[in-house]
Amino acid sequence: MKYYITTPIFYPNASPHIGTAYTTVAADAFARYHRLKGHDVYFLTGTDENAQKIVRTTQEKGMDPKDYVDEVVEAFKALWEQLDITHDDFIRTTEERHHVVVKDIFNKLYEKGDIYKSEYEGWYCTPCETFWAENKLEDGKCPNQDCHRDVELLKEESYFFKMSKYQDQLLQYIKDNPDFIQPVSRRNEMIKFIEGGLEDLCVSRTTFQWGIQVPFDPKHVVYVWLDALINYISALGYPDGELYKRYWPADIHLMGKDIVRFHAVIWPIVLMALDIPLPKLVYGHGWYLSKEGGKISKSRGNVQDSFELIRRYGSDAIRYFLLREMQVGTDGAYSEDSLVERLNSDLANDLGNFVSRSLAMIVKYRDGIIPVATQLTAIEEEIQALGQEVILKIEECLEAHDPAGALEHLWRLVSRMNKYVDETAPWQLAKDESQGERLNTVLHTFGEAIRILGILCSPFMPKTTKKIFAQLGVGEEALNWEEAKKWDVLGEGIKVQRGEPLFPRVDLSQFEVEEDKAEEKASAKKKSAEKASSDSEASLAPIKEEITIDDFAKIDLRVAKVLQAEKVPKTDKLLKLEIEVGGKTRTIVSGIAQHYAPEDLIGKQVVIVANLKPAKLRGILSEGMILAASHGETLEVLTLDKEISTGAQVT
Ligand code: ME8
Repeated sequence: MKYYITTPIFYPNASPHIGTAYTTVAADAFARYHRLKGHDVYFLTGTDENAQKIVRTTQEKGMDPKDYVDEVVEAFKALWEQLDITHDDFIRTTEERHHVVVKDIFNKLYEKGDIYKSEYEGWYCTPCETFWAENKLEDGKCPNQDCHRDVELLKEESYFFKMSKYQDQLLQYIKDNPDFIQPVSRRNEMIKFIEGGLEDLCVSRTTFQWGIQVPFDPKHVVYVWLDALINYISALGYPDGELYKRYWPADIHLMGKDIVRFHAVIWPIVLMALDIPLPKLVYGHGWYLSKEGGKISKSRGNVQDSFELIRRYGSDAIRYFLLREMQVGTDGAYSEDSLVERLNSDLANDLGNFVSRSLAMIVKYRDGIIPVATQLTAIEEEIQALGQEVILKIEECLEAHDPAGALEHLWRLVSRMNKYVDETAPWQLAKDESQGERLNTVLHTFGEAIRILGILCSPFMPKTTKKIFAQLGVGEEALNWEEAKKWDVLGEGIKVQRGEPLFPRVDLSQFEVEEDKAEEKASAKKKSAEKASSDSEASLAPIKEEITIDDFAKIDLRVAKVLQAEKVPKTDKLLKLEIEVGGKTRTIVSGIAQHYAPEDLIGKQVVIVANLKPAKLRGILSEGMILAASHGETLEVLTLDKEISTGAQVT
């Protein structure tokens, strides 16, 4: 059975980010799973380089577009390597092999009469690389859910593709093939969209030259979306390449929901016009959203450096988080805090802990040799049945393109095994000589469970599987999906090796300390330069712009009493204060440690901003801010002359 899977080809106008990585990691998990099932897998990814936005970006940077994309493409390739992506090919649309096929297809469509010359007059959104009719705009802006940016009016000679001609044929196809577009919500959207009427599509541009020239009219370059979609067959050597014959039609085009329309409408119509079979499935997953709610995207500027995230947490933790956190059919929420939380709970506490505890016991009680099981009881039978059930569920979920569901099932087995350790209490069995056979059975069950978990983790966390196998003392041949369905695979005499913990626990603040140090260094440098240039007294900050009384009324200032104060570990500046406001206590983290010893503050009445949005500082939730006056090196916390009830308003 062959399995051809693709990701979108990404725009190399900026480095890849965690959102882009999601699709590629998910596609990789599916590809790995199918390889484990013995399928003939072909996995394609790449970059979409002939876009107007690339022209814009490079004009702004004063760079040659090709030099620019060459550089960014390297970042994509490096990220995929660090994330252990096992693509078979990486296509770039600036490659000759792609140009040849696009020109051939443009010619074919023209000769067939499906492409004709006319004039385009309408709007264009460069960030989305999409043409919009006037009546589709929202407040004169791009109507795309996540865009809403300015559009530009175009009036240029263009070639058009006769989409309207194929409207009924496509609609019928979608209705006859209920699994063609998934999930079902996306399918319904597409049906509605097509029923609304398809217009012919503008498929060439003349206002810039970057791209693939129309073969018979070199003043035109091919519209980037027509060019890009063709990658799925140009990479296979359409029309007569061996790979094309072997792998087309694609089994799945995987992508975010933003671009389903191009894949479920334009692409099938191009294929229909060429008499090429359609891909079996167009699957549109949700988006990773930032804490603030917007889609993680380059243009929103809310992306974190993916390489830094991998350096901090390791590629498997990133893969796990991405695959686990996006529930099928919905959007996922990304934040570094939740990544760390998942890492510490699911990976360090659950999986890592089970593997290290159970291996430690095999070492301690049987010198590292996995014993043979002779006394299976109802508990082992129940666990074996659960193992079987979990594997079938994982298969079901992966076949339904639901990696989060698959991992949720996998973790049922992980949790059961942690419970099994506690239930069987091998440390008790070890004290009683008559329980030797029972202890053997328990330790054997540990070994088998570790082996099975190693196999089941491999589509999702390939490095972890390697580490698990190395610690278990088995080789790569143990990586056999079907063997995960069996419970008596480990032969006699296998010696385990305790290794490093699979996932050391992480404290996010350790990275904040690193960041602070770098910042402190930079600011110390700046300060000493400033000092050198002026040894006079520090100048006062200028008065800020005027506000109205209503603006001021938004700030809720209250009197509070400091009950407790202590330094925040690993910082020079921060104090953690327990304060009391109107009978309630709360915690405030304040950057005053260089000016006050904790004990000097206890009992003092201070003024706080009581309605400041809580924020985490060094992992501590700070619920407000203490007012202080500062000038140069000095800082004085605002206190009260006479006592007043705490909670009193300051106006
Ligand atoms: O659209 N969450 O390229 P692109 C989840 N070149 N997935 C995300 C995401 C997020 N926050 N942000 C991006 C293009 N993606 C075209 C494709 S294909 C013939 C041409 C993923 O660089 C998701 O797969 O804008 C989305 O569809 C894709 O990146 C868009 O990548």
